[in-house]
Amino acid sequence: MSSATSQDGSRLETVDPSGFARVAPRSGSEIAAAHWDEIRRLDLVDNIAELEATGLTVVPPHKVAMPGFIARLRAGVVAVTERRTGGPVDVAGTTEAVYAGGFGRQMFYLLFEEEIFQEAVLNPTALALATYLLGDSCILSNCLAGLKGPGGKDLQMHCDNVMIPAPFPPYAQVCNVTWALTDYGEGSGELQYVPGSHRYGRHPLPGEGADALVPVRAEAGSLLVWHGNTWHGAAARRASGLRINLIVAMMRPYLRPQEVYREHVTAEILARNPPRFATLVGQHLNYGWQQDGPRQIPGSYLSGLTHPFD
Ligand SMILES: O=C(O)CCC(=O)C(=O)O
Repeated sequence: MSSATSQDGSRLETVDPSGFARVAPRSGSEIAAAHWDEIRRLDLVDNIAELEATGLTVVPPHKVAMPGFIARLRAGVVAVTERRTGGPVDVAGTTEAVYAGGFGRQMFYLLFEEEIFQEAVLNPTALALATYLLGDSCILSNCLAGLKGPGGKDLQMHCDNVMIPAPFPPYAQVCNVTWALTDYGEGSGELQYVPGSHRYGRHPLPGEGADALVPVRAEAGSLLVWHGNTWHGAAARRASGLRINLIVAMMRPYLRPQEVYREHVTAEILARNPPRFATLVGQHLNYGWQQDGPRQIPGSYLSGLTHPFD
C-alpha cells in the first residue's frame, strides 16, 4: 500500500506502487463502442440477444476457452475439495450423501486458493458478458464450486438479487457466470430457469413459475450466464457421479459482495494479475471510510457513473 498527497492536499492512495489506475475516462459512446467491438470479436452477438430475450445464455465451449482449460479448472476444483475435505473425489463413481441436494457440496472462497480460479474470472468471454450486464466497474461477489451427487431435493426457485427488494430495475445489478465443468444433460442435476423472468422485476413467490421451468442443457466447458433478475432453480441429480460447476457471482460496485476479497487480496496476487482484476476485487471502491473520509483512489468510479457500461 502506498499513499501520497495530491495538489489540493487530499490523500491519494493506491494499493500497489505500480498503480491500478483504470484507463483514462472515456465518453459513454466510446465505452459502448469498445464493448460492442469486444462482443463481436468474441462472437457473442447471439449470446447477447439470447440474454436480452430470455435472461440467460449458454455459451458453447469453443467460444469460451482453449481445450485443456476446462480440464485444468475441474482438476483445480477437485484438488481443493480433496484438500479441504481430506477425502478423495470420485467424479464418475459413487459419492457420499454429503454431495446430494440442490446445490450439492459447495466449496466457498476459491478465488485466492489457486491461480486457475483467477484465470477463470478474467476469461475474456466471461468478462465481456458480465460487462455487458453490469458495466466495467463490476466486482466479484463470490467464486465457489458445486459438486452435486445423486439424491436430495431440488434447489428452490429464486433469483440472485439476494436481499434486494422489488421492484428491481430492468438493468442487471447482479449476474451469475457459471462454468459447467461436467455435462448438463438429462438427470444431471441441471440448472432450470424461467425464460423472460428477468423482466418480471421481482422475486418469485413460493411455488411460482414451476410450470414454466426450462432445463438448461450444456456441454462441459460451456459458460452459463444469467441476469440477476432471472428466476431459476436446479434439479436434484439422478445420474451417478458428480455434476461439477464453478459459480462466479458478480455485481455492481454499490452492492456488498458475499465473499471478502477487497480486504484480503494480497499485493502478490494483485501484481500477478492485470488491472481489471484489481477492479473485480474492489480496489477502486472507497466506501468504508472513517474520520479521514473517502480514500482518493486514482481510477475510482465514484465520481459520476452515467453510462450502463461504466
Ligand atoms: O448450481 C446450480 O445449478 C444452481 C446455482 C444457483 O442457483 C445459483 O448460483 O444461484
